Amino acid sequence: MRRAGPITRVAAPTATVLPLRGLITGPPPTSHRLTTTPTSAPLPHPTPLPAFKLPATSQEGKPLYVPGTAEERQARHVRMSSPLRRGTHESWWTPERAFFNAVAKTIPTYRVLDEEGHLVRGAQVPDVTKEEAMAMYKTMTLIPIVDNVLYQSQRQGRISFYMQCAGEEAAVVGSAAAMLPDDEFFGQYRESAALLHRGFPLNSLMAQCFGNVEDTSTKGRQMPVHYSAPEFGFHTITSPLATQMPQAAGAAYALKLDESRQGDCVICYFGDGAASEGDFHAALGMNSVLGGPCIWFCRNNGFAISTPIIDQYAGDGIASRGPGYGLDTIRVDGNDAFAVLGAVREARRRAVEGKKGVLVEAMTYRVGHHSTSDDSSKYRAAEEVKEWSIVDNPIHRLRAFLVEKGWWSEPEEKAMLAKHKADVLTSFKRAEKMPKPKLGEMFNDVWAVKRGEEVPRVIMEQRAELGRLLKKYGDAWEPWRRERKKFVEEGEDVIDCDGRGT
Ligand SMILES: Cc1ncc(C[n+]2csc(CCOP(=O)(O)OP(=O)(O)O)c2C)c(N)n1
Ligand SMILES: [Mg+2]
Repeated sequence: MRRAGPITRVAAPTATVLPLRGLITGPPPTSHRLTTTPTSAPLPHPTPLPAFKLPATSQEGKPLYVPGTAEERQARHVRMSSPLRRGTHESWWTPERAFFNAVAKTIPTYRVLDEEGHLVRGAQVPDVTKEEAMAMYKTMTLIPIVDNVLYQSQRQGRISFYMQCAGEEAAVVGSAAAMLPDDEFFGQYRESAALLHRGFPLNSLMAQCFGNVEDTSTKGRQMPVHYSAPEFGFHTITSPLATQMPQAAGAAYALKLDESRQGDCVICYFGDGAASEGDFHAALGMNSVLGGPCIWFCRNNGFAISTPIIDQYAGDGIASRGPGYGLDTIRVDGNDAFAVLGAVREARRRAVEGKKGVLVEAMTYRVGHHSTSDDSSKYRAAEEVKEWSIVDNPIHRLRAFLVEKGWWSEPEEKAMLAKHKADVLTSFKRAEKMPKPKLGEMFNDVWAVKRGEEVPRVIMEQRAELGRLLKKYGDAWEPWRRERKKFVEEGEDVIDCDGRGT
């Protein structure tokens, strides 16, 4: 029996990569109308077999099974073979039984700065002003402070749940920085830095995490990190994985159809794990056929909770799936803020001009635990995490560049971090002190009701039932007495109500 030897890694073959601007991507879907005139003549049923008569013979003496004159055959050839077969792009007949598993031999990973923050040979820093670069750096350094405060507060039982961005700051902020104010964002849940970068105030972020009276995102009815901010084009985060993807495909299609929104674009974030959901395929399928400007931004961070990518998929990352859906695709170093910025800007240009989807796979690493419900030391070595945060730290990489450029110094850094910390703590303390919205809010907005219409009976009954219970036990039972005090009006809005809602 052959004994398994150590795995030897061979050098990757030289990449056969089409130039970025020259990718063959097929036509953007502009019309779904038939180009031929349908005939109303019914088809014979069942379809008859071809007659078994002696074949005609060509001039070269070969038998001809396909009927018709030379002209008819030529016309048919043109109709049927352009492209070779309907449903494919460029193709050719080959006598070789050649299976393939990738469109290019290898998929390269675009990078501008190396781990040290030095410009990679041949690379160009995307067009950024000092202000733009500093704005990115500011958000990238703010988010770890927000995350630390809220993560620790969950540990102390002050909020119920939290998810950190740690390690993915460049991927999230670099992509957000490439988008424009009127664009539409669909997040998965780890992209609060994108929302902050768009100007979402810290007070609003804290309000959502505490579910207090200022929580305009979800009025205290959702778990922390489920932000919603229509004023920043940020659609509501939903817990079920990948549900944002068909929504994004729909939004992109809507943009395509809306004359007043030409030039706007959707960006949809999703994880390597979410890409295993049926919704991923439904969304990309829909977007590839119907069109609509959409950047599919995959944060490939190596894990889906405790499932490493090696157990998640067998293909070449997520990027290999783009061509399968006819999408221009790029893989980018997700820890390189400038590479992400450059890749997403170009993706946006392609998406808007072609009114179609573009896939960006950002290779990064989830440094934090999956969420406050997770302990990643159970399934990965602490050394591995440390190595990533030291050797390939997205914040250090950008900072090194800024310092080299003469745009940033240590005293400036110190002052900025102190300000971040003070802002975050002020906002945190303010949010914690605020009451929760009226208790009755939990029955509002759960059903779309037009003006003049009544909410369904079942909702009114539930509201009235809570009112009756509060009346009976609200003062008598200590846990309820304590809990009621946290809400605006202390539950009085529900007591004695007829269940109609506000
Ligand atoms: C439909 C569905 N299945 C399972 C879950 C539980 N779940 C929450 S996050 C997650 C992992 C997602 O991983 P990935 O998409 O890679 O995102 P990451 O957390 O790495 O950012 C799972 C399985 C869920 N929320 N929804
Ligand atoms: Mg992941």
